[in-house]
Amino acid sequence: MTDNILPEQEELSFEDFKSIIISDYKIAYESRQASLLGRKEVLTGKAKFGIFGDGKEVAQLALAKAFKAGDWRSGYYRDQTFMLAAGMLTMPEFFAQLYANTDTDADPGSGGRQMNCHFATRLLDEHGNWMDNTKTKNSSADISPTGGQMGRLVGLALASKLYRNNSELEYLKNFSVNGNEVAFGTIGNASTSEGIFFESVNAAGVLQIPMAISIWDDAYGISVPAEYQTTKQDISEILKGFQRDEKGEGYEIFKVRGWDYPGLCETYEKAIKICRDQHIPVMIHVTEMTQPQGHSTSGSHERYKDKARIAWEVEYDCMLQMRKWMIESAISTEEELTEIEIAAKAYIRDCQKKAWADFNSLMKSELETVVEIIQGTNDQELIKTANALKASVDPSRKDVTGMVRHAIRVLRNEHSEAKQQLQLWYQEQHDSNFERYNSKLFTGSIESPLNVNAILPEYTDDSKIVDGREILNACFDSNFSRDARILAFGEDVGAIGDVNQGFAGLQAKYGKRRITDTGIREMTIVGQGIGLAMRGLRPIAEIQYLDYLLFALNILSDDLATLSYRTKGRQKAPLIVRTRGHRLEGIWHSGSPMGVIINSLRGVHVCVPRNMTQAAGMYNTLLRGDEPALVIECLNGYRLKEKLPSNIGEFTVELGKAEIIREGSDMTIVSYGSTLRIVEQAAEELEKMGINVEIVDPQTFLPFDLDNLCSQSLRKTSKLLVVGEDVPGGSSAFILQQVLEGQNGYQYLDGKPRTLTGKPHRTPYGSDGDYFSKPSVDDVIEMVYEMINESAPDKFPKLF
Ligand SMILES: Cc1ncc(C[n+]2csc(CCOP(=O)(O)OP(=O)(O)O)c2C)c(N)n1
Ligand SMILES: [Mg+2]
Repeated sequence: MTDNILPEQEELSFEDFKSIIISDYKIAYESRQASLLGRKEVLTGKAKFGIFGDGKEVAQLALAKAFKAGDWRSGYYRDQTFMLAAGMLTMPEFFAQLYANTDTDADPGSGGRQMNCHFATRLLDEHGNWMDNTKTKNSSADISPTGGQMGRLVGLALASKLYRNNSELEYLKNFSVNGNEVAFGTIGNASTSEGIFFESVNAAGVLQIPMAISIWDDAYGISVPAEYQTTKQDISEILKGFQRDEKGEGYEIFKVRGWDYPGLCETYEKAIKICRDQHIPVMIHVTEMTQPQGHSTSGSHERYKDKARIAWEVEYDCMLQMRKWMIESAISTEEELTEIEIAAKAYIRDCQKKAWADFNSLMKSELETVVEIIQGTNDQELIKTANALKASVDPSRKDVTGMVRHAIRVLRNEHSEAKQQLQLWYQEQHDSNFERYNSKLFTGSIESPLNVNAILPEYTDDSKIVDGREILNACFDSNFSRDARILAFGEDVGAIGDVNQGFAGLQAKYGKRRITDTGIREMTIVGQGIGLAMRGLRPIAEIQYLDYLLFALNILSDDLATLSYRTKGRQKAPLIVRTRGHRLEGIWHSGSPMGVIINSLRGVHVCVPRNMTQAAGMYNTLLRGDEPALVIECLNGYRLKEKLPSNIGEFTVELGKAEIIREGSDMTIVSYGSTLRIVEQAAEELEKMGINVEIVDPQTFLPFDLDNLCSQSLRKTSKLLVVGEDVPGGSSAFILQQVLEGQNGYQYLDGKPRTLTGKPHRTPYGSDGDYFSKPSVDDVIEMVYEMINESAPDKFPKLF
């Protein structure tokens, strides 16, 4: 528990004051010792890599004082002192993570998955259900890409504003108390050069949200000094235009030195009060920080800092300065502090030893079992290897498992009990290791969209035939009225209800807080969605066109897709990203880079509805589930006519449920999205030519055809053609892998499977550009015909 909270000023006696500061010093000193010892652990080979918070301790004490239960952190790898001071991390946990201990009691934030000093607190219970996040201090899970934490920060802060101002959300007691929660961001000075930093700063200024950014400025980014990073080498100087003034709303900007403990405490108290009470974003630029051990364990900073800088860093080390100030102000004495320091060193050593012993004993017990079995074999070479491993100080799981797999290979011709035992051991470990290293790509709670029951669309005799966009509009309307947590935002989403009118009229009906425009800022549109979703809301973040999803792909891939995995299921962000693409006009409005998306978004459901009714069914499913998803609507489908189901907000499309949309016996064509209409047209002409194709729409890429409908179809047809608009070897390669390898479809083929894709370049503007670059009806017919010709050349003579 933290004991560094300053009580209200008036009740603070000098003795109280002293003891709080001494306790702060102790926490910071322990943190420093952990950094020093942590580095040694890497250099002696017990841990793989180390990055620590030395040189940044004192400011983080001040930050921790301002951080209350219910607040949020979105930060980076330098924050260990804050995490310790706020009581969100313990020293044993710090070391357990350094050793990659997979025991989730030892490393509750990531179960040994994250590199050291990548922090997270648990937001979910072991079943994936939300806990009461107003009672805990919360840290969203760190990611390594510099600045990547900023997008999510916008959403975490915006949630407070929505909770304060939207009384319909009052029932969500686990997520907010009147929007009083501040979202604290931390970022290194050099990382402020990233685009996402500027995008987030601007977004928060526009939104006026309780977001408090701390910039830890040590004048370097690894070896690169500020003169290469920042105009005028001073980030708060150049951001002065964001300061709120008589011209308008903006930020409160503070600048304070990283070794000035009283100055830091005063600044944080003042800044966070404004931020919390008035929902004004604040920025605290903490300068004159140091990095006593250099950037990380990868190399010494002596390679890139000159002697004068190093000498300055030694003198202005924040711990030394705090110590000096404490003695000069009669808060403590040399003797008292020395005593604290000796005790802190011993405490850290103990924590480290215990954490190592815990980790090592797990490995050793696995090793002992295996060695015993191997000693029961007659193979002297194996016994020698096993004994050597037994004698080693720090065997790894890889060493032990590797030895067993090797032994099974060596003993392949034997029928011994020892071999059977090894096989059994390996099987059991295989399952445990899956759980340790490969599980929780999705949270898999009871609310998973995979558990949402299928409900068919219903139609009556007088069901209206409407434009596709009206189907979506009715679907969103129904869901918005059903669930107050749902909100949608993006470019042109508010006033006009998106460029294709899916949300038309809904802002007028549900208000600007729920359906709103944003600036043109794809990374933070997604980040905003992630942060809101982590705080119990159900955002639909819109990316205007699929082609522009690439601007947000970093955040989608690094943050959203990894969230459940990197926390081993203890955090989730049920964000729905809505976009439209595949086929319209021009190089940037006809993209369908599905391979890029599928390969970078494992951990997100990827849906490719062929029409707006299917899209609506998918939204109905996803909005009742709790996992992230991307839905790509067909850009050329909004004005096509569809029948409006009477249960428009209720019917569901199951994820991973493929559909046969045309039955046939001569060939299986697997396609998705906009090309399905092309394939359907081709099928009509092919039928007249005497060829019957079966068309399978997988509907979702992730997950893909869970019932193996594709290979079942192949059993009947023996021929496979995959049609898609992506580049050659893009989404079509994924489909082939899934169907031929995953579903064992290869065994039914009587010839080469084929793919018909877009050209390797983007699609030129105009109908002719499209015709010569993307699969056309003619292309489909000719390719099917060619494949049929190969097996029946007499009946189907060559066309060309
Ligand atoms: C997107 C991205 N680019 C590069 C890196 C490699 N990298 C890790 S830390 C770092 C420097 C960060 O410097 P700064 O933001 O000042 O933080 P500091 O480490 O100095 O506290 C770099 C370039 C990364 N992690 N992510
Ligand atoms: Mg730096």
